Amino acid sequence: MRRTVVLYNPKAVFWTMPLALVAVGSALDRSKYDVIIVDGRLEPDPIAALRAHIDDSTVYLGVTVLTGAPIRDALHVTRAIKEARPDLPIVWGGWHPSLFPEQCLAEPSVDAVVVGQGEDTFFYYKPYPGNPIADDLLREGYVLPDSLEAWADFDYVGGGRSEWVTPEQWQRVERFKFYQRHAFGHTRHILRWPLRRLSRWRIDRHFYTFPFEKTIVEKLRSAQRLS
Ligand code: B12
Repeated sequence: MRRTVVLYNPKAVFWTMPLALVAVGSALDRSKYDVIIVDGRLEPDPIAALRAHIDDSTVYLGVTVLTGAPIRDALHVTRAIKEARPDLPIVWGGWHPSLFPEQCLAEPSVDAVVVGQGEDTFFYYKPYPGNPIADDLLREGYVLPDSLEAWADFDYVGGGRSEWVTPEQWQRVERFKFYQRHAFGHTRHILRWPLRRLSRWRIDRHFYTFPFEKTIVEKLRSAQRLS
């Protein structure tokens, strides 16, 4: 089933393109998501327009909020949609929630707040649900988190504590992270070229056993900076 993400641009006194929503909407995978932008400045009845677009395929409603007059309309619309669809997550993003995230989260109809630029956050939120990896895992019997709070705590790797990843897989990921940073990071040490070449060789072949150069590097530099 294709899913939709509905984005709302509140009423404002300015008539520019809703660039923030165009930016975050463009970050979503168009083969899986239809992105609908409802512009409160153009709709005679924005709540009716939103309700017409929101159905069972809607994953969440995103609202962009600038400080000032747009907050009033953002609040009004958010509350009305929450009342009509209590199960639909409503996410606020933009300059105002980025500056005052706690204040915005204190509003009961706002489920989540995105701080800063939204593309990456949407990118990471996007896989759930609908991403092929998540679908494969579901088929294999893994249980996906069922609330936004649980997703916020969710981590595939989980520092080795997650039931999703075996201790061996976790160790492999950790080694990959170490060598990846070492192979592509910047260091001025005299040994950097031979060690870098070795690290790249390991990454190319997924060969992380006998990690003697890891020991050398950790002895030369503080472990904190390298892993
Ligand atoms: C273009 C612009 C304008 C334009 C258009 C504004 C508009 N409403 O579209 C005009 C000239 C009209 C304007 C007017 C004003 N502006 Co102005 N403007 C800008 C400017 C230069 C760029 C904004 C932009 O389009 N960026 C590009 C888009 C892609 O980025 P973005 O909006 O930041 O969105 C990203 C994130 O915020 C986040 N995001 C945003 N919304 C959402 C929603 C969701 C769901 C998610 C997940 C993420 C998300 O993801 C986006 C992509 O990365 C910014 C400064 C800046 N460098 O950003 C100031 C800025 C936004 N403006 C500001 C101000 C103060 C004003 C005015 C009040 C000025 C005045 N005194 O009249 C007015 C009123 C605006 C209003 N309330 O409607 C402040 C906002 C401060 C605040 N606390 O909100 C800024 C930050 C400038 C500043 N440093 O003071 N502005």
